[in-house]
Amino acid sequence: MHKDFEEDAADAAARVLDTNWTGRYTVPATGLYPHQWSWDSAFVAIGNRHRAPGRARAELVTLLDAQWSDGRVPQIVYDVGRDDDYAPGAEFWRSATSGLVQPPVHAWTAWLVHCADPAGSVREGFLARVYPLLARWHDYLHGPRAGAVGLPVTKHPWETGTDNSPLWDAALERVPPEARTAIRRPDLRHAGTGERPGSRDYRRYYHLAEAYRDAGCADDVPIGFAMVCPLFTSVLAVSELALARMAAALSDGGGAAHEAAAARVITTIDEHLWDDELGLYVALDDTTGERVRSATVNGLVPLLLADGLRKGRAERLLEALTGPGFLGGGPYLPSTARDDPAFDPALYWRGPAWFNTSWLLVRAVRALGHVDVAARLLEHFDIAAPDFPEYVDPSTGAGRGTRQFSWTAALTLDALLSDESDVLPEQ
Ligand code: 2M8
Repeated sequence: MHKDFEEDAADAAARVLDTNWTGRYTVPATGLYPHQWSWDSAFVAIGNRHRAPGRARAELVTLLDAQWSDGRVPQIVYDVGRDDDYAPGAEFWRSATSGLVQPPVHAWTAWLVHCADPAGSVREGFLARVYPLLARWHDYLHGPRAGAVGLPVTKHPWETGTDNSPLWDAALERVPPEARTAIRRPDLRHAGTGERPGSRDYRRYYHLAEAYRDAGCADDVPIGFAMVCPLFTSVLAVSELALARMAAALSDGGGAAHEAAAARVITTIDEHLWDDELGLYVALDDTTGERVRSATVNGLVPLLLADGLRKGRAERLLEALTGPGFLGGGPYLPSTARDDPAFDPALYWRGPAWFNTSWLLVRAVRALGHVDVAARLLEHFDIAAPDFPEYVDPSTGAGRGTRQFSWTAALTLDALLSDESDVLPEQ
């Protein structure tokens, strides 16, 4: 990228993050998403660590302040004054937070935030404050959330972060498309037709959310959806390794247990989620014990764990990543493979290219020394400014979803300002 253009893009990204900052956290987008979202806040902190490290720390601390007593970190922390602007809201959950969760990128993020400004972090006692909370978050996932093979299950498509990925289609087919709640769709005011899940999807999403809420968000009551996701579990493994780094930095003796937990997660992903024909990882349906044979970007994310994977698998993942289904078939990394029957270039997580998944794969391939593939993935960030769309058409790059989207801006900043070559940097 040209230097002036880079500076303009960085300034524009910073402006998005300033506009979307509420004083305690950053909303993903002022119109479509007017509350605090769990993994969005983590991605925002990854960008802000370069320019406002105190704010990056505050973002994570605010989220962790909303942690439940059982350890879960909620999907959404509601600004109850804006309950009309997004559904389902606090009234639905009868709580100021959603009972669901999102992918556990937080410990990894906390470590990145700490390493960007160790002096400020130590001054504020950041690691000492967040480490025990993050460890409890992981205990919740390894404990009440453990499915049959020992990996945590997601109990709702919203928990996966990749809400309408074809990975959840078969399981959702078993959920009646009927809800008791009157469904409002304020989201449709902020995204184009065909860019958000449909009414039938929403009736199923509500059916599941009602069932979970009415069970008191207890995890021992089956509600008809329990999926093991390769993205969710891979970032958990990276986050466990981050907890090990934190334990060492705090001279806490818990590091070995976190390393052992990471190793167990990686081995189990390898044993149960690999699809040899597709050459990538897939989801596992905990209810039926069946693997879901769909090629999605979720299945490439275990490349972050390349060192720990069985021999030959990282190479197969690289082949898939650069092959016709993904980068080989067009400029930007699609959320669902271009040759998957469910592929749709506009529809949310069924095809569009998302900036957070490009970022995850940049980290993975850089750590493996594949600078050429990293450069291909980074082209995505060249088209982010000035609109900072939520997602883009993976062939044309045309913006989709909402605009001035926080994680797009934050990860663009990170792409411009960081060339870290490890998944987890040394302090
Ligand atoms: C999207 O999900 C929310 C529900 O959580 C929605 O569609 O209303 C997803 O892209 C999710 O990954 C993201 O965290 C959230 C806020 O940006 O929006």
